[in-house]
Amino acid sequence: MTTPLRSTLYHAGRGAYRAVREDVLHGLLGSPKTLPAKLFYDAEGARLFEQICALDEYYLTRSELEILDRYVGEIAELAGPRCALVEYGSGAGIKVRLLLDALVQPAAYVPIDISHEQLSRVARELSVDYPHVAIRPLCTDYTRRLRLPALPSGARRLAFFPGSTIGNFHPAEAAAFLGRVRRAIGTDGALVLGVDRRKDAGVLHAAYNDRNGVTAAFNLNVLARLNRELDADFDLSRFRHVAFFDPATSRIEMHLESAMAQVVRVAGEVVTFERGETIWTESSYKYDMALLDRVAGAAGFDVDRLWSDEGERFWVAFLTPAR
Ligand code: AVJ
Repeated sequence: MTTPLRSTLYHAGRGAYRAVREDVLHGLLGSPKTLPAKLFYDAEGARLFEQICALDEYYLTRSELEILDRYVGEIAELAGPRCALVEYGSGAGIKVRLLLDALVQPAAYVPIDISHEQLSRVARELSVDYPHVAIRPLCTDYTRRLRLPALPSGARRLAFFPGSTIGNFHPAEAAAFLGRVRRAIGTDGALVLGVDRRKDAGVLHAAYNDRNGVTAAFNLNVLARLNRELDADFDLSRFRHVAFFDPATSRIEMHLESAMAQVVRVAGEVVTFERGETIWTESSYKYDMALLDRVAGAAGFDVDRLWSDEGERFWVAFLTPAR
């Protein structure tokens, strides 16, 4: 029932190297310096992110799992039988099991992820555990335009975008991305979306500045990755993890701050840093109702249902194309 991971191998090859090089040089030679958050997820970064999800301070994963666990029956009822489930950013493949267990006769599952190692493992494991579901993995950067694999005809397309990954997009980009999701699932499709709620700045700060330094290691790993893959010579001890909540934009910003004036070589180019200058590595927008309505509406979605956890930290939303 599974397809070979041919597309996966292609995307992990030369094309990917060139795409990474282009993204990195564009970001590091611009001002302010930036790196795209998707670069975090090489094999080591994916491993560190799984550790983050288990941290005391990082409530997001637990809150979302609490909601899914409690309301997955309602989600399955809204979704209806024989869905083709499409997950944007399947990661370790944990959350989707709750959905696959609750949905009535799910027809297909398309995990999409940028981490080749994780994707092939997840596809293998799920095809064993769900032999009646057609598993069709897609290794790609889903922020780009993508073509879904052939799906059982007549199956309702149910998109799944958990983890508050939507928070990595600026609201205008989030709306554009969700608009593409809406077109991919068609007029009778639906989207199950996980979003982190705006809350007390201290709680947010702790979630991105854990006392064990796992988030710092996750952030710094992006430089180690450039050393490994792009022949860069970053000295990680000369950069510092910085993360803070900015109430004006309602986002956490993550940066890597240069501890001194320094010069770094990256893929044959020279990148100079002033002391205190940062590389902006991630934004993580925190949603209130107004922002969710605005982004969903701009993408052509209605928010049909909204579930929260006991601590009211996180939302899972059921969205359908606006009529
Ligand atoms: C992948 C967007 C959910 O913003 O919380 C965790 C990634 N970065 N710690 C987030 C992340 C730092 C994460 N998301």
